[in-house]
Amino acid sequence: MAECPVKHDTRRANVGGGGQHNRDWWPEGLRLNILRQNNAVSTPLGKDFDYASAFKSLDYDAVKKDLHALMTDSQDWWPADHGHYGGLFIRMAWHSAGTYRVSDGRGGGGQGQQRFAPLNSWPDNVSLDKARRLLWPIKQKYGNKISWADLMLLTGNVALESMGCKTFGFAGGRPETFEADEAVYWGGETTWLGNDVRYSDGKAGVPEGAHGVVDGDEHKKDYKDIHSRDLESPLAAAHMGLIYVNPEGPDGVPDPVAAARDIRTTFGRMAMDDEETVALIAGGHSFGKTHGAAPSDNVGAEPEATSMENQGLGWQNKHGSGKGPDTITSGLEVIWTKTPNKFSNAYLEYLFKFDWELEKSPAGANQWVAKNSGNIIPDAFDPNKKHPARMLTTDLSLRFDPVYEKISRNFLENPDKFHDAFARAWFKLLHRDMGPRSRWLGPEIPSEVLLWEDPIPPVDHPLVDDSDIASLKKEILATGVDNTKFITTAWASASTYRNSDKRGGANGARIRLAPQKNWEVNDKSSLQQVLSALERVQQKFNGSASGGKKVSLADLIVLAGAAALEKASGASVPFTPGRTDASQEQTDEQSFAHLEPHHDGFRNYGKSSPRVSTEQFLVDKAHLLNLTPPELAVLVGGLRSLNANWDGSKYGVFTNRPGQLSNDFFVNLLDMNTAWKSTSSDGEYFEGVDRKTGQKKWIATRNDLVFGSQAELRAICEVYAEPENAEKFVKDFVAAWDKVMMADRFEVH
Ligand code: HEB
Repeated sequence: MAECPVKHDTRRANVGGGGQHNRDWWPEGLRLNILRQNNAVSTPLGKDFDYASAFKSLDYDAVKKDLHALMTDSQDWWPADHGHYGGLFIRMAWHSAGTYRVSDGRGGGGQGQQRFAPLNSWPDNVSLDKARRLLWPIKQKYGNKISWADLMLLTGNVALESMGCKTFGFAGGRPETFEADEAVYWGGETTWLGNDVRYSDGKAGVPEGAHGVVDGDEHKKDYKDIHSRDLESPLAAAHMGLIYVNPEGPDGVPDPVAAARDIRTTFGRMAMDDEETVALIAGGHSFGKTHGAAPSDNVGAEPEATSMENQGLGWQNKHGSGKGPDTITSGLEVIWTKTPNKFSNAYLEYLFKFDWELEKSPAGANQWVAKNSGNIIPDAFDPNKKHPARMLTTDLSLRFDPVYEKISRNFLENPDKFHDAFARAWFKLLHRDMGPRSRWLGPEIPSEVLLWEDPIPPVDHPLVDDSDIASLKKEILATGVDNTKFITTAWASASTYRNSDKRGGANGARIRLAPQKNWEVNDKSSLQQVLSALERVQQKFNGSASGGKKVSLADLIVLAGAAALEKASGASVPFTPGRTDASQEQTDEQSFAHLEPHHDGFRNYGKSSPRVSTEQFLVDKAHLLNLTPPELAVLVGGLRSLNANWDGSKYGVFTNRPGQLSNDFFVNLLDMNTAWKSTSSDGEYFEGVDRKTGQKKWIATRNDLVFGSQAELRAICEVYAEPENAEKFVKDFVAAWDKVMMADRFEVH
């Protein structure tokens, strides 16, 4: 292979964005780049392109037909094992969706991110570059009508169907992205397959808060002990660059019981319970084979680092033909069943029937071979060759972990139950991050509604009209509840939305249900006061309105916010009715617990953890709310003027007329007559004093002062502090407010 003559050192490049940058000079600096992702300039499709309508014009059956044909259309440049690409495509779809983690809703197959770094180059995704290139002719044929995200997952589904597995359905609706997602924390390690940061020895500190808390007692962590160590939250993988766990066992130790512990943690963080986990692994490994023909030092650089002439195909393999029987992917060499192209119970059958002996793959990896199966497994390419049954350490976990064992045996004895559990878990895996049904597209959407969808009842009554809205606003304001409480309640309700997996939001009025009604940030007593006032307004309206019209509490919560904001600003605030109220039975408390904000800088709630600064949590929250930097600034500044801190405190309330929407936050923050000093040893709290008199004027947190200290945020604040932009400030605040209130209303936008 020709060596590249130029030694590329990005720091030395003096054009094209080379050289030393802010990120290098000040690695600790607050980065707003994640709030600028996926905006109109990144997409060649143009800002008016509407994926949902493009998808609706797709000839869905024709795509499926082409995909079916592709399964057995083996290409010389990457021949299909056993004449069928099904296993490879299932793995592609599983690795696409399997990066999802429920604690922050990030990862998952919704953005087709497997095409971009780092995922395209993760060591766990070896050979999936080939799978995507096999799909390219179909992607090219159907073009804008089906995104890569939808196509990759649909291909996995079709692969299952073409191998005799009945699926639970499929929904499209994942718009195309053209940019690597920089917002996901994949871990702090600097080496592939490292796990020295995520399994901390306790000294490094553990991130907490917005990312949830670490399981177990963090002080008792034992970094070296694979039987008791705890995985850092929000991560759902045991190593940097793996989707879940090490197939050889924790850190390569072939211990199926210890591996079960890692599986339970990582699949649990993907929102899968034990039964779903067993179904997924046993179902998935009913198909295909693993690839470890020779040691992995035969394999070249990953797609991001490979030479230009390889055109993004990484892991060039110099062993033999480098493909087919010579393929090196994981370095393991296992074929699980004798019918790798056909769904069956054979995986579970062999798992229990045979005794397993540890062996090394040709690449030197730990794997297990059946002692007593005989040669029953067909070779992937040579019709005259047969192999004994084999398994991975993590497969044996399904037999040697006592809880998994029970489930596996039950599935073994009840094949139909297994088939159904696999189909359901697979459907959940692929659709978990899609949000409400109103986003789902296509002819294969299942009619059965599932609890993990966070279902919300359909509207079954006429909605309020403009004159109802006007009178309801009057009624709301006449309840005597403090105006600010309507604003904080509307914010508390709508701001649970996370754009990562499209969960949360005001629709459903789940703020009145457990667990949300008990969250500390929602200040129970003031929440109850608002809710009972609004319930009275609701009862009165619904009892007397003509023509069967009704208003939901979800709508009233948002309407009350609008009414209060109008009163506080004199501006008119948009309101779009049509929300309905979910019941407690429709609300999986455990699953909703992941939406609890441990930090919400918009309400001045929460502070730094040992590894994450308060202001980083604020930017993270803004990212989950899908806000731009100007929207972040205008909302925080405006909310402070409205006196909307979660606990009613005065931090950041830089105004003499709290409760009125004004740009005073910006004016006073940037006022050179104020000097700031830190008032707490943890660097979280500050006091602003008059430079001349020394008189105390304001108090602030890091959430507040970052708008004056971070240069880009300060530049935005200057705009809002200028008198000529006073009207613009109000307009921008109302627009950003409405954006948050409407974030989950997919049925209307
Ligand atoms: Fe799997 C394959 C591991 C789960 C589906 N896997 C595989 C491999 C490995 C694994 C290592 C091999 C690769 C190569 O090629 O070499 N997995 C694993 C683990 C886990 C899993 C560790 C956890 C425990 N899977 C899974 C799931 C699924 C799957 C869940 C689905 C559902 N896989 C799969 C398939 C395959 C695999 C289908 C085959 C591929 C081919 O054929 O190519």
